[in-house]
Parts: sequence; C-alpha cells; structure tokens
Amino acid sequence: MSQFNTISVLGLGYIGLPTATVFAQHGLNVIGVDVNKHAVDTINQGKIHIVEPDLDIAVHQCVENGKLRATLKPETADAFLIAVPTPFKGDDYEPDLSYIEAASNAIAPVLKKGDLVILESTSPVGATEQMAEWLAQARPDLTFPQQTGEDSDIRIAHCPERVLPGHVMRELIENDRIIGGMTQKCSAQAVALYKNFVKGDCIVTNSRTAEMCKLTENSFRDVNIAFANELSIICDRLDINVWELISLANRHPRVNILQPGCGVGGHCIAVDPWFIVNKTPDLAKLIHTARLVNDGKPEWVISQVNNAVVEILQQNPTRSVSDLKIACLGLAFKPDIDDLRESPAVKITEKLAEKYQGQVIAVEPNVEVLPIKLANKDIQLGKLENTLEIADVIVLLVDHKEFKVSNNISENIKVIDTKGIL
Ligand code: SAJ
Repeated sequence: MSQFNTISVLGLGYIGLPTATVFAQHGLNVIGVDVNKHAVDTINQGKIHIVEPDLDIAVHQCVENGKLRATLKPETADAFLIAVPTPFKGDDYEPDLSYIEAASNAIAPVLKKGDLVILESTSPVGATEQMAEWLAQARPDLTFPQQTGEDSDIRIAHCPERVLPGHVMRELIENDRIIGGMTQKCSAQAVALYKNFVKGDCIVTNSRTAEMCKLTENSFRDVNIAFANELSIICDRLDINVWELISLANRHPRVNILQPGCGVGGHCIAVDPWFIVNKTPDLAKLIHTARLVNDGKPEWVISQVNNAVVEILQQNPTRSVSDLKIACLGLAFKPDIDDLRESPAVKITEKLAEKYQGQVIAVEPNVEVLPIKLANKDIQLGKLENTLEIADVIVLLVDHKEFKVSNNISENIKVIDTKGIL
C-alpha cells in the first residue's frame, strides 16, 4: 500500500499529463493543475490537448474511473510534482524560472506537514534550492530541508524527466530515474513515490547533481551531433561521403558518432546546454561551441541551396531564377512526427521562401495543412511524387520514412540531402 493517497501534478503538458496519467493508472488519486483553462476542460472531458501515442486512451480511462481530474487551482495532496516550462528570458539564454516560482506560490497555501514537493522541470543548477526558498518564504509556519535538514516538515527533491517524445508512455515506466533529494529522507520519499510505477532503477543523488545530470545528458547529445554536423561540412569540402565515413568510423568498438542533419531542433537538446553555458560561461567552452555549430547548420544548408541555384543558371543560361522550383522535404523537428515547433527544417524553408518568393514547395507527410505563418510566406504544401516531378532543387531536411523509398529523382535535379537518404 502506497504512503501516497493523493498526488498533484502542476503543469499538464508533454511531461506533466503523461506522468499524472501513469500515476492514476497505478491507483493513486491524481489532481492535475494547469493555468490553461482549455487544457483543464479538455482533460476533464477525457480528451487530450497534446499529441503523444497511447496517451489519449489512458487519459480517457483514468478520467472515466475517477482517478484523474484537472483543476485550475491547487488542492491538498500528499505529494506535488512540478512539471512547468523553463524557457529563456531575454536574448542571452538566461533561464526563466518564473513558471516554477508561480507554481511554488500556488501550492504553498495548501502544503501540510509531511508533504513531498518534486521539481521535474529541466532546470539550471540551484533551481531546486531556489524553489525550496520560495516555498519557505510563503510558509514560515512550516520547516524546509534547507532550514532543518532531515527533520523538515516538507521534503523536496529534483527528479528530472528523461522521456523521448513519441515513446513517453513506455519510457516513463521503463527508464531509470535520477532522484536528487535535498536530504536523504527527501530522496527516500521520492523513490517511494516513483516506485508506484517505475520499473527502471531509481538512483539517489543530491538535487544539484540531479539538475546537472539532466543537462549533461542533453548536452552530451548536442555535442555529439555538433561533431557529426561539423564533419558533414568538412566532408563536403573534401568530397567525402560523410554517411559512409561515420558508418566506417562507428565500426571501431569505442566510437559512436551520431548523425548530421539540417540542425538541432525540439524543446530540449537545443535549449538545455544553454543552462550550463549561462551559469558558467567562462568554463563551458565546448558545450557553447556545440550549440553554435548546430545553430549554424541551417545557414550552411541555405548556402548550399543558393550554390545549387547559381549552378543551374550557369548550366542553363536561358532560364531565370524566378522560374526555378525548390522542394523542401520535411518540416518536423525530427523524423516521423508532426511536431513543427522549434524545427530547423521550418527555419530553412521560411528563409528560402523569403528569398525565392512563390517558388518553395514543402512536402510534409505528417501534416494536412501548413501552419498559417508558413502559408503566409507563400509556401505551398505538396505531395511527394508531384513535387519531385516539378522541382529543380530538392532539399531533404528530415528523414521521414516516406522519403526513404523514393529514389526516382531525375539527374537534372540538384539534390541537397542533409540526412543522406536519397
Ligand atoms: N538529431 C540529429 N542527429 C542525431 C539525433 C538527433 O541531428 O543523430 C536531431 C533531431 O533531428 C532533432 C534533435 O536532434 O532535431 C533532437 O532530437 P532527439 O531525438 O535527439 O531528442 P528529443 O529532443 O526528442 O529528446 C531529448 C532526449 N534526450 C536524449 O536523448 C539525451 C530525451 O530522452 C529527453 O527526455 C528529452 O530530450 C528532454 O525532454 O529533455
């Protein structure tokens, strides 16, 4: 029998809603809290406002059997999980902790002795201690770990999420979990909570190490991808096939290079390394450079398209730039998903559309209509086969499965293949 009867999850987005649902599936009473009324209403109707495989049916069941409900205002619970966004503020990549502060202030009035508060949001080092401070200021009648250590009334831990979008419902259960309590008792209580559903190991550390661990995982991936992206540019200059090169180098038992692409997108890998760079700018040189290399890749792809256009015009003096068609294959931030947010492929397509007005056709098999901001730039959404027939330049941006089967591309077409699949 779990020591937790009711838990509350603050922030019902890509991490909070699946987490709340899995707890509810495992028999806990879950109160989800969000400031977005549309999200709250949608969930209470047993539906979801985000895209994640297998989540809709699970939410439906948990709402139906009364284990999960959503509200705008926190209520009493035995544990609170905070899964709100931590974006940047301003232009120098400074993390914005205002959502964590707002969530802390929202739960403070309902906290009671013995409660556990867990920060799940990806956060800069020190954020959990900062959260504990905000809670302590709001509730001087209770004691917190930074004041009374193991004897504190409230237990606090950082337990970062590490699930891959598209596989969240499985990875939540199977992945190992890092549990960073502010004291040993805080960690022990957090382990007891997650053990309600986590089949992986729950490994205990302190809150600062847990914060840095999450940032390290995504920075490791960013640095490795930057290495691959840099190699792809070097290989282009040296006339070497980078895909062959990487597959050969990866035959070494201790080499495992990731794949180059048109840039790094999504809401995590392109963001989290900046939390390290921002905190220790004089020390985080490699991590910083990796960010710049990956963020610079879209411009390099655009320059490749411009070079291709110049070549076509040189080879065909009767043609003019304005009648060339440019096909951009893929808009999502990674293969086989429909998420266009923070996508380098979208950035490249938009910039090309600004330069080659009315000449850009996007092919994105995972969306039915283009977002308004792309349609406004006079970008057309085309079908793969038709687009390949009329394109003069093809820029493959995302390795969607639909693109892997098509290799009937005429020799006259210039191809810039950022994923090496055509
Ligand atoms: N990418 C490449 N080359 C590769 C792999 C990825 O260019 O070899 C690009 C993708 O195209 C995409 C970006 O990197 O634009 C990020 O994609 P991803 O699949 O690497 O990662 P995310 O952002 O979907 O999820 C990551 C995961 N972190 C790690 O694998 C270390 C996930 O486990 C985290 O939970 C998630 O970030 C998060 O929420 O932090």
